[in-house]
Amino acid sequence: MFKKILVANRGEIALRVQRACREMGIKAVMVYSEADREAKYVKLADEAVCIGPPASAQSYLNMPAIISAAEVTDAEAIHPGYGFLSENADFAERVEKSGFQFIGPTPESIRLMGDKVSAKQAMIKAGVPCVPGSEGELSEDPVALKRIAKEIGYPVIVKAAGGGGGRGMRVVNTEAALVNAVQMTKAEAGAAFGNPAVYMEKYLQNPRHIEIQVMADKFKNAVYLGERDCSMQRRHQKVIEEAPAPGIARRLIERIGERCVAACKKIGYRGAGTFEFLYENGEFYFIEMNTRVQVEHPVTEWITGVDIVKTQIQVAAGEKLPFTQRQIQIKGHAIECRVNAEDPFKFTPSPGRITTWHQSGGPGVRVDSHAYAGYFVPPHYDSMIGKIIVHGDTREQAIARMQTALAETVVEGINSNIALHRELMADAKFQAGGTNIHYLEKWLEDHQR
Ligand code: MV4
Repeated sequence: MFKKILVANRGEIALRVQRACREMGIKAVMVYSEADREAKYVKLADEAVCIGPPASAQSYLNMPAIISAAEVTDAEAIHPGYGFLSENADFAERVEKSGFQFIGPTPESIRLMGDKVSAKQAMIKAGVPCVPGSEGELSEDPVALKRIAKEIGYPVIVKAAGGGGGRGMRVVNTEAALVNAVQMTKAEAGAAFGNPAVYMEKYLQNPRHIEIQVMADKFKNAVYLGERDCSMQRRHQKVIEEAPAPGIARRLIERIGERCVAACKKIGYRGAGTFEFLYENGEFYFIEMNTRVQVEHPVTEWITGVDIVKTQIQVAAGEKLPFTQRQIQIKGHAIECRVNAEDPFKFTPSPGRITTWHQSGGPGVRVDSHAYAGYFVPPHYDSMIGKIIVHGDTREQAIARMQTALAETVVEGINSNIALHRELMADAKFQAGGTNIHYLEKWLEDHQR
């Protein structure tokens, strides 16, 4: 096992990885930007290295600075967390070329999944069901485009191969709008991702976002850890996640989970990964794979009893997966509310000094946050300052526990979205379960203030 790991991230996930290291008897080196110098998880670290000014481009995205920090502290491995460099294949490659272990999949796997066209082709080959669409990249030939779209059936969606997470896509309702839409998406994709390649899919109008968590080791063992329902989102930012997904039959999850496991084995996947699906009318359609630990991993940890971050470290160190599929039993229900420093209904960011921070506890409550009274939320990064996760025997109990947790939570000095979460937990349609990806945005329109 590693003796020392460098954590190439910030905020709650940096603290989460630090905690896993402590539990495993591994020293954690934290890197920080000048804006995060005062953060408590930095002060409490075994070692900490400043990697640059507040701007991410000069700190948390600064590959030479991070690799130098690993060199001077004698770390053996680098955990990238989520966001920043976590899905950057070139970074993973540079980490390994510099003699460190990247805690994540191989650069080849990251690259394969980073290109959404090659990812989809690999999944089709591995037997994972995908959204009907173009076979690979689109040409610019208007006749060919119209033929493909007609075959798929309108509405269609044009997506950038280099996009993902909702960036670089356009819905097309009619043949008249098609050619221009493809040209526009290509131009935007070229500018934004340095790759103008686009592909086409049938546009699913009212799907749910269901994702499957997998873990794999370098010996081609792979296990799925159930699903998460991440349909409660606004502008491609998840707001509430839960597991299991309400109302989806276990045998359907098992069937899709087994497909994901087979795909992992086929591509030689290693580490934690997430297969993202759209779910509509009882069918799963693969859209993307995330090759990192995700924000919402705690709900899966709670229903399975698996420590995902610890397992990431174990398999990166070359150990075998410490559990088999048969040992994974889903227990109870977990819900996560993301706590953001923002106006709860207008969503304007609200950085600044937190004056009061009172977090909940009690049975079935977990709070993953680096925040505290006196903490200054820097304006340079994502507004998420923590996550409240609850578990119950049933979904009803989990909701009741989340309502209690939200009632106890006090955040002052900045705005937070706790008030939004309180209203959503009391919403009848959320309580009924199974809302689709458009529900929250429509709810917000109906509850404008
Ligand atoms: C889609 C879709 C409907 N049909 N693909 C948005 C994020 C990116 N991961 C893929 N996305 C979508 N792809 C087809 N063929 C609808 C979305 C989508 C969405 C997906 C998941 C969660 C929230 C979403 C919000 C708007 C659109």
